[in-house]
Amino acid sequence: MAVPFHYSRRQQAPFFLIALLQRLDIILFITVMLLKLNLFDRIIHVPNMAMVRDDWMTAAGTLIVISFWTLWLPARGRLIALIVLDLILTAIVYADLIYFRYFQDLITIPVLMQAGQVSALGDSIGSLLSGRDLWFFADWLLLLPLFIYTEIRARRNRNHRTAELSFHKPRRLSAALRKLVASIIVFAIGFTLIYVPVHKAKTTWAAELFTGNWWNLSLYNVTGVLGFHGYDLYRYANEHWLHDSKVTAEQETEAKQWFQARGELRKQLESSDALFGKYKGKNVIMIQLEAFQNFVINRSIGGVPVTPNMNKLLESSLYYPNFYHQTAQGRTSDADLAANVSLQPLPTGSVFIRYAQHQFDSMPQTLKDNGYTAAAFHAYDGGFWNRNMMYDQLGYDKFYSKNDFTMDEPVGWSLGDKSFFQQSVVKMTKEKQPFYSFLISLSSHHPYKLPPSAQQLDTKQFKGTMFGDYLEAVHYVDAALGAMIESLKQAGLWDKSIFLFYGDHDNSIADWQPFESFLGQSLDETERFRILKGVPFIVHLPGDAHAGTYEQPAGQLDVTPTVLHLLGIGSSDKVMIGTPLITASPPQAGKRIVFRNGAYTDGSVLYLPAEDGLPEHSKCYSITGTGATGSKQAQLTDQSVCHTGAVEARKELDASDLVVEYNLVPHLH
Ligand code: GP9
Ligand code: MN
Repeated sequence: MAVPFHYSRRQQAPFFLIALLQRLDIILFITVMLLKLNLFDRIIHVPNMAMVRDDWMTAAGTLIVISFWTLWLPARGRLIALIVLDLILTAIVYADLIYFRYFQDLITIPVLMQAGQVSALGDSIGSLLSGRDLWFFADWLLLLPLFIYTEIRARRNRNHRTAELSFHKPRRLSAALRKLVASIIVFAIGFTLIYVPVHKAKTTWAAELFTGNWWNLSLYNVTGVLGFHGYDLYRYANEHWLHDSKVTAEQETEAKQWFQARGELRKQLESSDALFGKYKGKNVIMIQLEAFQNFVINRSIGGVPVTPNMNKLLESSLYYPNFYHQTAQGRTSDADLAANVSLQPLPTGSVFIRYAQHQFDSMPQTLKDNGYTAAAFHAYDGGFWNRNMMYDQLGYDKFYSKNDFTMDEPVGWSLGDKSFFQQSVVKMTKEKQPFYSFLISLSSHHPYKLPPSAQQLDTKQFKGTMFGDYLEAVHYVDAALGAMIESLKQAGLWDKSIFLFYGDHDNSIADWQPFESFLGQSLDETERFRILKGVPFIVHLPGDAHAGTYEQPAGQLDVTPTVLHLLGIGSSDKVMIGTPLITASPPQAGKRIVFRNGAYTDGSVLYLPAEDGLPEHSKCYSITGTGATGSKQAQLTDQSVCHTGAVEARKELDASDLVVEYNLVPHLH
C-alpha cells in the first residue's frame, strides 16, 4: 500500500493534503461510501430497519470485498479504480433511491429486464429528486482535484519513474508479494465482516428469509443495499442460468394434455350452463381479506356476533362454507396467484418473487382483453411480494399502493381497512366501466393488535390473548366491509357489480386450545385441517340473485373460472386449473381441492399425505358435515379409497409447477 510520493517545498502547502488523501485512498473510499450507504438508509427510512452495528459491519465488509483488489494496482491506477468504483456504486445506490421513492422497493435484475416497471417512473422523475440528494455527490468535489493532481504528477514523473523501475526489479517483486498478502488479508477481513452478522441473522430471526424471499427490503435489512444486489444477481443466476434445466417434450405434452382436459371441463359448461354469461358486462369488485378464516362467520361471543355484516350479507349472497385456501410459503401472494391466475403456488418461495417475468392467463388480463379496465388496490409498500412487478405482468392498468392513499387512519402495518375501502371506492367511481377492482385488505394481519380506538368487541375470556386480538381484528374488518357495501350502494355500483371476497390464508395461531374454547368443542385432525384451510368465499350477484349456502368443496383456484363463467368469457383455452363454482348445472361430481403438500378433499374424503413421505403413513379419512366443524363422523378409511385421488392431486401439482417454472403458458395456447 506504500506509495512513493515526492513533493517540493514549493508544492507543500496546497498539495500536502491531497497527497495525504491519496495515501489513504482505500480507507477514504470505504468511509465515504459508508456515509452514503447510511444516508440511503436514513432517507428510505423503513420502520424497524435502521442501520445498527451489524449493518455497519456488513456494509464495511461489502465495500472491502468490492474494493480489495485495487490494492494490487499502483497508486495512480488504484486511485482511478476507486474513483470509478465510487461513481458506479453511487449511481447504483442513487438509482435505488429514486426507484424506492416511487415503488418502495429496490431495483432487481427482473426489474431491469421488465421495461414497463422503470418507464412507469417516467414523468414523475422530477418529483422524486430532493436537494438532500446532493450529499451523494459531495465527495466528487474532492475527487476531481485529487484526480487532476494525480494526473499532473503522473505526467511529471513519467520519465523519472521509467528509469527508476528498470533498476529495481527485485524490489518490485517483493512489493508485489507484499501487496498480494495484504490484499488477501484485507479480503478475509471483509468477508468476515459480512459473514458474521449475516450468519447470525440467518440462524436467528431471518432463518427463512433466503428461502421465503418475501420482501426485498427484509433482505436489504440483513445484507445492506450493495449486498442485496449481489444476492439478487446470485438469485437470478441460480434460477435462470445455473439450473436452467429444460423441460422435456414429454413433460410439455403431459402438461398440455392435463390443462386441455381441464379446459374441456369448463367448455362443457360454457355451452350448456344457463349462468354462463348471465352477468355479462358487470363490474367485478373482488376483495382478498387478510388472514380471514371461515370459522368466525356466524359465531358470537357473549351474544355479540363477530361478523354481523357478513352474516347479514349471507342472506343476499352465495356462501361457500367448504371453500379452502390453497396457499404455501408465498402466503398472501399465493392466495392472489390462486385466485387471479388459477394456478398452484410453488413448494418453496413465491411465484410473485421467483417468476414474475413469466406469462400467465390472469383474470385482469383476460378481462382487459374483453373491454374492462383493471386496477389493484393495496395500501402497503408496492414492493412487498414484488407486487409492482407482478401486477404489471398480470396486466393491471393501475396498482394503487400506499403512496396513492391518504394515511388518515393508521392501523397495524399501514392504513386501516375502513379508510382503505372507502378511499378505494372513491377511486373506483372514477374508473371507466366495466372495471375489475381487486383489493387486498391488511388490518387483520398477524399479530392482530388494533389500536384501542378500533377495538369494538368484548372478547371475554380471550381478552389480552392473540386469539382475542384476532377476533377483534376480524370484527373490525367486518365493520369496514359493511361500510364499504353501503358506499358502493350509494355510488350506484352495488347492482352493477359482482362483489366477492375470500380469505387469503389462516391466522397462524398454532395453539388449538382457544379455537376449541371459542367453538365449544374438541377438534379432531380433520376438523383442525378444515379450520386451518377454511376461508370464507362469499359472492353477491346483482339483484341478490342465487343467494344461499353451497356446500360443494371449493378452493381459491376456482375464483377466476367462476367470475369468467358469470361474465360469459370462454376460458377453455386458458391455462387454468379451477372450474366454475356458480353454475345452474349441478356441482361437478368428484371435484378435488388439491393442497400444496399433496393433500386433497372431494367433500367425501380428506387425504393427508404423511409428513415423512412414506405412503403407508398417509391418512385417508371419510368425512361428513360442512364448514369448520361437523366432521365428527370422520373415520380413517382404507388407503386405497384415496389412492387414485392422491395420484391425480400430484398430477395437478406437477402440471402447474411445469407451467410456472418453465413459462409454458405461451406454449400451451
Ligand atoms: C402485505 C401483506 C401481507 O402487503 O399482503 O402479506 P402476508 O404476510 O400475509 O403474506
Ligand atoms: Mn396475508
